Amino acid sequence: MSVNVLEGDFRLEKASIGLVASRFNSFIVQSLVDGATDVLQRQLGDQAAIDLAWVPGALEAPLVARKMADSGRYDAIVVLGAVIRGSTPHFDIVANESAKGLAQVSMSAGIPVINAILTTNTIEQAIERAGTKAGNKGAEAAMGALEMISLLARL
Ligand code: INI
Repeated sequence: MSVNVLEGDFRLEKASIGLVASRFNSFIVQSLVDGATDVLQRQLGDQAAIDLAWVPGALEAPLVARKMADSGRYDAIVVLGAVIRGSTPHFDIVANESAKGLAQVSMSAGIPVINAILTTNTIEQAIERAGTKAGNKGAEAAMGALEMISLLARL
């Protein structure tokens, strides 16, 4: 039996990436944006074309991701945000609806839409994932986008 293994790598010649970032909790989200752009620039240099769209909050991200995807100008979209639990059920609505919306955009548009909207119980947990002890989820999401672009080109 032979197995034809299909996988992506990070050796793209160029890529056009749409970033969507939410202003809500922007103290955290700016670090995610910095992590993502740092990876894309160091990986692709001048061959990275990056557009960054700011939305008010995570709930608005799916629509903007959808418009970007429909434009046909992007190989992948990376969505950066932070939903931090408060004392009301609003957290669950924002976290669930934004994730659902982004998954729908990815499936209907047929391009990777990487969800890097942090959902945490505390601000500390968000900080840990935005460039401190648990890494930078924006940087990880950018790597994920490049890997998916590469994989999709081989399918
Ligand atoms: N938006 C976020 O991005 N993060 C949050 O933690 C958050 N909370 O907790 O309320 C949040 N709410 C705003 C929401 O995304 C919309 O912008 C707003 O409801 C207007 O539609």
